[in-house]
Amino acid sequence: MSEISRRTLIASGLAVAAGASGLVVSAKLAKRYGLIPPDAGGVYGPGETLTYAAQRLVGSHSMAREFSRSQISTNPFANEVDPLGDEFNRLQAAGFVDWRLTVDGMAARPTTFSLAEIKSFPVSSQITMIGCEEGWTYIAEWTGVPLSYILDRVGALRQVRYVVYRSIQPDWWESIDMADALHPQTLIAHRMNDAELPVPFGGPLRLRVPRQLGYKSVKYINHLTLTDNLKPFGKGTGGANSDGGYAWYAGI
Ligand SMILES: Nc1nc2c(c(=O)[nH]1)N[C@H]1C(S)=C(S)[C@@H](COP(=O)(O)O)O[C@H]1N2
Ligand SMILES: [Mo]
Repeated sequence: MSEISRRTLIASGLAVAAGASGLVVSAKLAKRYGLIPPDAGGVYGPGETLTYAAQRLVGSHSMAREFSRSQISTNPFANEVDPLGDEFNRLQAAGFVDWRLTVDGMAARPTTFSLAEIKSFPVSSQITMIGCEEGWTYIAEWTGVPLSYILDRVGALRQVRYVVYRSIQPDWWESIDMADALHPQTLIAHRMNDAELPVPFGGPLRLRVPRQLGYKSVKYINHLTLTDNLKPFGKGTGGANSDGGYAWYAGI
């Protein structure tokens, strides 16, 4: 069977199963075809599994919607963050010259980059919407280094399945699979609306993942780990938010 007709078949099978016999059947079907999010001991509900399976069947190259310049929000809402702490304040006072992004784990060349190095790499820009699970959204232009460029640069090993990204805020970390990590719209953003990324919006560095909800776009990132297993991190669900009961896969 050709790849396309196989996909069509699975996709319609999932849809029929979801409609006719309930989500549990479609979750079983998804599992059979390897379309389940990383397992965390059964905490993923069938609804999340179906979203993940449907997204991955549609293909990893589907793009988040991009907007025109005139649609950029004039008053973007920066979600309030907990106090950033002495270390952050010290780095900020020095203009972030000592900010570092460490990349380790399954890489041929684990590297710690300075902010200046990150800013010297090729950039990509996108005008996309960010949405919080609490209901508000805004549209902005983000500019930054595609995460795929960094993965290439450090020689990510073939076995890597997830990128875990951490923030200077110990309680803020998340992970994505390779479909999102290598996606052209996934950026290590350092500019917003044609200016340096402001601190309330995650400056100096923020991971921007426009195909997922806002909580996956972690601000103040300083550490990436390439791995094939999410279990050793936190409670093992793949992120601070999923450890707290939210969906690991927050595709939109
Ligand atoms: N480090 C860090 N990253 C974070 C958060 C945070 O509190 N700390 N909040 C998250 C949540 S819940 C959302 S919805 C978005 C909000 O993005 P914004 O501040 O640009 O509106 O950032 C996400 N990234
Ligand atoms: Mo959020």
